[in-house]
Amino acid sequence: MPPSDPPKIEPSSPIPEITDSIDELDITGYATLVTDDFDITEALEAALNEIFSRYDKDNDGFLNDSELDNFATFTNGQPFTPEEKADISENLDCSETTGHLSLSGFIQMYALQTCAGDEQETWKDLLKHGYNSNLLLSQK
Ligand SMILES: [Ca+2]
Repeated sequence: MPPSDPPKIEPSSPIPEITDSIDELDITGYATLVTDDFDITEALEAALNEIFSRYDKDNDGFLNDSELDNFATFTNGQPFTPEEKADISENLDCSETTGHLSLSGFIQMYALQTCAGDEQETWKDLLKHGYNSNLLLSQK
């Protein structure tokens, strides 16, 4: 038998995380989410309106704690941490009396993320909620 090659030492690779598997999402050809004025497009705003309404079960125009938890759990697999919730109430439009996230705060959250260049992250959430790459709800 010819001498075999020395065993290859695999470079230690980071443990892949399930949640990162979609990180390579290629959004080429997807609908535009940001306008030339660095605002979100009307189509994105309409989609966010619709998604918000799914979680605003009591229809008061705000996401209370359990409604926000439902949103975060569906979208991220877990509720927001207390720190994230504090960030939300400090930085986004919330009810002055209850502190609950308003529709405009919700849209603001995505506008900040999307316009900051994290369109992939926004697309992941949109796809998760049943939108296709044309930003239309695909019927299942
Ligand atoms: Ca509500």
